[in-house]
Amino acid sequence: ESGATDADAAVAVAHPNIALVKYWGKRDEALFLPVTGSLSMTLDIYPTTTAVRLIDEPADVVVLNGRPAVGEAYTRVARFLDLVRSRAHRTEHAMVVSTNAGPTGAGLASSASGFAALATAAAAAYRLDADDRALSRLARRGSGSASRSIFGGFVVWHAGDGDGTAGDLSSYAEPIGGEALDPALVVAVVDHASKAVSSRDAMRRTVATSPFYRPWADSSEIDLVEMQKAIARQDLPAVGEIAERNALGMHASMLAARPGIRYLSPQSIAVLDAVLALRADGVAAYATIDAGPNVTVLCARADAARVTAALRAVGDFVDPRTAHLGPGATLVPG
Ligand code: 2P0
Repeated sequence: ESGATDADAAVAVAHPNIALVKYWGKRDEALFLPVTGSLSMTLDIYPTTTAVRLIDEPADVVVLNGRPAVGEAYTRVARFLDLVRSRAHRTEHAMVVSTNAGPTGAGLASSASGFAALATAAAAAYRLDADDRALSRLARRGSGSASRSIFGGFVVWHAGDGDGTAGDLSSYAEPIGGEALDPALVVAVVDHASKAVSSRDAMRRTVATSPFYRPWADSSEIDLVEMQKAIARQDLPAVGEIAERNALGMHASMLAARPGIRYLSPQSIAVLDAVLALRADGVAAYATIDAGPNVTVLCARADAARVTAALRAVGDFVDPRTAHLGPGATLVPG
């Protein structure tokens, strides 16, 4: 036997998510408590598959996309396993083998699918008694956005109340329904390279130095309420408008950090222009951008082919992929 049913070994799959109301800024760095709540769509493309097996070795072994992880990438995984071990009252080290089908570190939420899959597989391998809410809180400690990838469909990650244990217990993600909206997300990959400034460092600098951070966070709380209403009434133009303004506001807040942080490239701007042109032509298409140059375009399923053609026409550098609502993290039966 092998896989999830095996003693001390498990394999999990998780998908990335794209936030329509962004997470940008922590109120507690150690516990990964966010300043604001956020809302995302889990995707059905670019899965991460992660195997965790307990080993009789003096240290954890981590293999990411076929290569031994070193430096910060290794430390993040080993620290996360320390947390799982302390909760499970176990001491064994683990071998972690993770493969990511999408571009890693290019602002396409690879850390979200990565830590959602790792939390799910590690909890099973170490026999940690954790329901989905506990897994979401656990995944949050690896990467904030990973808390949302535990669940499929539209997901809200609650900022939670207070600090310390109260904050930790109340800051989790949960699905909110609304699948009837069933939009397409055309992911316009313009650059596969890893970003120069990590989102972790960028959000820290934005919170600490940007005069526009607090206004964005305040407006984002309003966006979160409005977004949930728009999803509930299946109002795609409203969902798109809120998502676009929230993302542009997040980028404005980081552009105003000291020194400023700019993830948008000339290619990103060209795609944003194409989205405006689509809207001028009557197509309900709306852009969102994470901590990287790639632009994601929200539209109706029926318009995805037209949006894809318009993005391809921007230039050969645009490589669009279409995603829909995808599933939450799952264990792979052994
Ligand atoms: C999001 N992003 O809501 C936002 C929008 C990027 C832009 O969550 O420090 O990798 O590990 O909690 O989750 C990316 O930040 O940061 C992110 P950490 P994470 O999707």
